[in-house]
Amino acid sequence: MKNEATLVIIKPDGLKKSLTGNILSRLSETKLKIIGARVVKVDEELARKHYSHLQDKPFFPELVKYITGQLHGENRVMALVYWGREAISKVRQIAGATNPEEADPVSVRGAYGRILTSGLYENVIHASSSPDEAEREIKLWFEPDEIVYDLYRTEEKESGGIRKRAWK
Ligand code: IDP
Ligand code: MG
Repeated sequence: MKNEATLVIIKPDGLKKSLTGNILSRLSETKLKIIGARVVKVDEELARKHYSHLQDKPFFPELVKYITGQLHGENRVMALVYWGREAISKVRQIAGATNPEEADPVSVRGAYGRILTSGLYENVIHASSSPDEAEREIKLWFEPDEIVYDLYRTEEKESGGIRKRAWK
């Protein structure tokens, strides 16, 4: 058993439905550690990068609208990094299956997700599904200094006379 990091995003519907506390409580059952947390205003560019693996899917435009908050009048999401043993599978278990109608009813997606008339799965949270995906996503959503542990390699960069750490 190996320590891993994973990215969780409470999507705009989760914030709109006031589920933040509830979701954090559910995730605390895992005994994993939160090592990073941010409330993020998601722009189109971040949305497209985050879901780049789905860009050819028919639901992609709707998915970008969803994560940027255009479906909920709520352009905030909460991004968290969890760390510990089997973090990826433990969090995916609590999140539930991608399709909220097929998800275990006691999972977050099973309890609070729904399918929109457009066909999009509005499923409350995102959770990374592999170590490579977690690394790509964590580097996209967080700067090195926004995470408490040194997860991945970094380098010093200078911009406007200020030196700062960046992902290598
Ligand atoms: P995951 O979130 O369970 O990892 P992905 O395949 O990475 O699933 O898809 C990202 C998001 O796109 C899902 O969480 C869901 O909101 C949406 N989605 C995925 N597949 C479908 C689909 O077949 N129909 C509608 N929406 C989908
Ligand atoms: Mg995924």
